[in-house]
Amino acid sequence: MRIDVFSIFPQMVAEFAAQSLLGRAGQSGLLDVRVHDLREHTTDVHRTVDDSPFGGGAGMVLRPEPIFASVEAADPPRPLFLLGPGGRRLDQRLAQELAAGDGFSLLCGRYEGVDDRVRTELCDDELSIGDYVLGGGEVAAMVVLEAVGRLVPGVMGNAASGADESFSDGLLEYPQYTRPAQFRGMEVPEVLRSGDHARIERWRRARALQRTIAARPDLIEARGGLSSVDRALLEEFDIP
Ligand code: JF5
Repeated sequence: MRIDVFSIFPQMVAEFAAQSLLGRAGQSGLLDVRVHDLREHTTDVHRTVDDSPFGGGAGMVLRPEPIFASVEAADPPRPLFLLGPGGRRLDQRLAQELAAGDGFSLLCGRYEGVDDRVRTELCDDELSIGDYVLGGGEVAAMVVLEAVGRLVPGVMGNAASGADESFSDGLLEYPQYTRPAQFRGMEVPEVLRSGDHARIERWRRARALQRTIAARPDLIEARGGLSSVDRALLEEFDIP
């Protein structure tokens, strides 16, 4: 899979890609992340990437020429997404869709915006990581890289990485514990030390349901409510 990122702070994204799990995937040849510096496609001595907005107003707008030139020179994998709060929201389903393909590209916006011809004529779509405004798209690009990269088959060192058990069935994780079994009077649930693996599996499912009902009822709603199997599990472990 190839992912190209276009940015005026390329070292930020490149450093992240090299240091994270994406770096190991890169060494194995599974993931080819290419970061492009928009300043390399400026033509003036000051390497200017922005200019004041037509019509007036505060702030600066990213100029179209370096962005078109950079994208045309790289001939990146499509779709090319503009990162910004106006886009389709990234969620686990979209991350899985992107991880199942051959690649895609990300353009990081900055300042008060990007010349709109970039959005309408160069980019294929827009992508948001949530309803808040960042100073630039770089952090959003890193979120997309991490969410997608860890789903690429083989990246986590096992073939099942793409299944991503926790979120793919729409529930929060069950609680995890490690040694010691007793810590400051707090005990690890007995069932986890019982060796009864079928019961452990049912207990985990029940606790995942309990947590999701309490913290994210919207996720339960999205799965179409509780099934009769779900209700039986909650009852088995005395979860109201
Ligand atoms: C950006 C103009 C892009 O702020 C974001 C963002 C928020 N959610 N997802 C992405 O991107 C940077 C800021 C201003 C365009």
